[in-house]
Amino acid sequence: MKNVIDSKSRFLMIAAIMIAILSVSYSCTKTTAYNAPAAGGTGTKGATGPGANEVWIQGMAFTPASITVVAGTTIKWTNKDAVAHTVTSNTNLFNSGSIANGGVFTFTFATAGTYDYYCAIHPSMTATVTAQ
Ligand SMILES: [Cu+2]
Repeated sequence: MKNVIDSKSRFLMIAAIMIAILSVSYSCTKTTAYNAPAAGGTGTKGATGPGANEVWIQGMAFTPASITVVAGTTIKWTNKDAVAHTVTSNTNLFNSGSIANGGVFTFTFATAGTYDYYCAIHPSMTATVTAQ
């Protein structure tokens, strides 16, 4: 009789441990998923969008598609997409080459002007930097 009770207790203990492990791994997964977007969100708007002087490449588009900065400003592009993109100047002033997911490209717009650029992999992706 004692053995039966012991094995029932052991079963309950193992079940409790399994539930505890599952809870911990679930909360870890949830924490990682929650923190992941914040990692790229170094700008003033945090994880919700690109910060000042920052462009996100997300959902097959440059966001913002049009950005205006003071001449001399360095703009930072971050690829938030799973697929690779490029930041390629229409006039070959700058060309990032292939940027993988999570990759970053920066370019300093020393001279005032309007700079159109596109993604060489997906040429329908176009955007503009205006330096003034
Ligand atoms: Cu692209």
